[in-house]
Amino acid sequence: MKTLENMTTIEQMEEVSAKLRERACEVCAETWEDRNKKQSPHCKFGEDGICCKNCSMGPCRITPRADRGICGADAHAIAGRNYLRTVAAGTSAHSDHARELLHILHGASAGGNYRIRDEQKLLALAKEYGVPVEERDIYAVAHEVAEAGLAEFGKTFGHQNFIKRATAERQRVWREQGIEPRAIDREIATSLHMTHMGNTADAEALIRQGLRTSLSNGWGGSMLGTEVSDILFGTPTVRTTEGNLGVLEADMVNIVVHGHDPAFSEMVVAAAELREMAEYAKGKGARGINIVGLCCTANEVAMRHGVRMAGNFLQQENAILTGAVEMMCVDVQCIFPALAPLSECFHTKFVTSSPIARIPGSTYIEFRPDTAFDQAKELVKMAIDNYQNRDRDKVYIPSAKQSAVVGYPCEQIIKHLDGVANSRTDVFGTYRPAIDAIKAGVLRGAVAIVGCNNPRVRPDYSHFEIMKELLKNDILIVATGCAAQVATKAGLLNRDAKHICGAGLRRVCELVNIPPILHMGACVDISRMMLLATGIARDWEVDTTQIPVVGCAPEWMSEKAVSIANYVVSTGLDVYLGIEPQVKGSSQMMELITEGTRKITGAGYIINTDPHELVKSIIDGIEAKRAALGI
Ligand code: SF4
Ligand code: MSK
Repeated sequence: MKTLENMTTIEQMEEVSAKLRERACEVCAETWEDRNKKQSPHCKFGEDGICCKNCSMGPCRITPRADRGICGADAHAIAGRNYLRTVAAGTSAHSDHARELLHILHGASAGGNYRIRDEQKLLALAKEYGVPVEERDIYAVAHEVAEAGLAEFGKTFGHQNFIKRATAERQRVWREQGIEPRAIDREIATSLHMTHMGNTADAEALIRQGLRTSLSNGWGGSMLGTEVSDILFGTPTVRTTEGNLGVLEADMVNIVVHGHDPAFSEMVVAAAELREMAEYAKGKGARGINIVGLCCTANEVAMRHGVRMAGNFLQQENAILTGAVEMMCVDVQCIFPALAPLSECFHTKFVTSSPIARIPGSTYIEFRPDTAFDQAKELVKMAIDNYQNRDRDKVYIPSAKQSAVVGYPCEQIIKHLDGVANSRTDVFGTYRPAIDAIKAGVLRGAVAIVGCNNPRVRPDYSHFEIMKELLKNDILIVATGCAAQVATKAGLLNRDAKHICGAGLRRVCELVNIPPILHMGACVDISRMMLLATGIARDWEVDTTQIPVVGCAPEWMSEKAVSIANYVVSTGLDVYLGIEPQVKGSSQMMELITEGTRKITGAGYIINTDPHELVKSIIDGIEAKRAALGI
């Protein structure tokens, strides 16, 4: 039985980090903690979002003495424009990730590096796009589907195709509010155009464009990214794995894959699994090859292969500080440039692979779809050759690790619910067993906990405190990204974690045979959560804004997170934030993100940097939704 006592506490995680930091001092390396100290206190203008450098008359800052920039833009215009640019950047990151994958799908072939792993999902998408499938080669279908997907980026007319997946009420809201997302590239370009010097100065118009742009991500780019990943690499299934730095092995060649795009990590994992590679590693004195993941790449490869997870965002330097990593291979997003100088303090080879993420001091090997597998084999061989360079005196692998059950996309959730529906065939393939549990009050609701960790607060602490409290209150959690990794490190993705839940949630976990936190994937997979909420709302015959389901990002940090928060709000779900968005210098913007969007989409942000107060407001919010539904 797993009780709170045999979980890994935040204090234990911090103890490990402190030890690793001591080692950083010994090798004269710097970590994010050192740099964070040097950056504190942070620039108040930046924090409040009231610094503008959108033209070379500036930069202009709003101060008690200067309430407008040289052009006359006030605090609301400046904070609003900065905020919209953040949404556009986040949307571009997730969507470009999808575009890369679509190009890979377009080049996929039966004998090539990339093949179709989920034909059913491909055929379903073909049907949705109106691509003919009868008597056609599956790859011909795949290529046409890829073209249709790529067209979503630059379509001349019309809106994102996937918005038809939303509830009828959502579609009506988006249409009537004028926030139906058009071409993905167009929304990003429009956002940059609107925020160019001499254009929009109206905060509400900027917020509206933020909602529309984010929808082209959540119901466009991100959703495409997830769909295509499933088609190419398989829709995830439930697997048992392990997480935290203890997954590194003292007598094996350790390779860390880090970033977001599974096209790269999938190849490295496949190459490392080759018998010839294992033999080669043995020939070099290692017991074998140990591939582990970091950040969202960890989520991708854990869900599809059971690859173990070394940790989340702020743990990336810690992995190298163990002195036991032969190679860290990265693709895109959330990669510290600091990894390059840090690797030089050890024998670690730091390999970058994408023209999107070029980092000085790294070994750059541009990954190409047509040569991907051979390149991956070369990389694995290079890592094995590096094993002999490991300095045993510098190695410290913390023992902490926890077992975890991962891989709950919507398909797996439905499958598990079918398992408890018994002879009630009328509820097969629906979320109705879960809805019944919510209506009966056995489950109070669900929270999607997502996002990063962030030195602005005690890293991981807010996640852990919020998760524990929600579970105690019979609220099921679905998690992605680095939030899912906190749950992994703590031991909350374990089926035994049901023992820290309230009686109702515990009963549900036992009946359905699930852990109380369902791992749904990487940050791009928050699109899965939108489909989950939509499916629940549809089976309930209400709109998404009515169901007792909300989003929470306790420690978010990236521009992607701002885009995500906007599309979750657009989908009608409240978002609880533990880090303040950088718009505090504008009363109008603060009002718009917390209350103003409610008039547009029916949802908004609730912001509180105290995790205990934040979780209390989440529970109150869920109870209020229940009361409004009369349950
Ligand atoms: Fe200053 Fe206006 Fe130029 Fe911004 S756009 S830097 S507020 S003059
Ligand atoms: S990796 S965006 S730190 S979740 Fe997706 Fe983690 Fe946040 Fe990056």
